[in-house]
Amino acid sequence: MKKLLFSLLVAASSVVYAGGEAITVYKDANCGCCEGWVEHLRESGYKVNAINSEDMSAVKKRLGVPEKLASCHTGVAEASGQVIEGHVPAAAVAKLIAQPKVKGVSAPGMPLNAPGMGKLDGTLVTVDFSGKAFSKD
Ligand SMILES: [Cu+2]
Repeated sequence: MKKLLFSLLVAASSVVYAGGEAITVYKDANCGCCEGWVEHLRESGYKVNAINSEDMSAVKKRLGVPEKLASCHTGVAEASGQVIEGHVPAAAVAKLIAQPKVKGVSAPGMPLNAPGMGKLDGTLVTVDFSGKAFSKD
């Protein structure tokens, strides 16, 4: 019961972040952590369309993800065209969407304290595509 209550609380608090925006996610078919991140976005209220791609580096190139900021999967906020690279927390996605001038944000590599990888611990820094710190969750 305690556990159920806790999950309800977590669900309720994460819903606050999202306005139900549609996000297309490109990922490799065999990527488990990518799937975990898709789940995290869905739980946070986003409408995710997940597309398997055989050539993620071509997708990243097309969407303008800087090579040194690359991670596994790549998301696109459909309404704005903003790019979300890697295991970016839902709160940071909401922050990005609220700032249309920011082209994209990344959690480079595969950080262990990121949604889809592990538990957020308050120290996960995402960066915008110029490499400047964007959020901390
Ligand atoms: Cu990953």
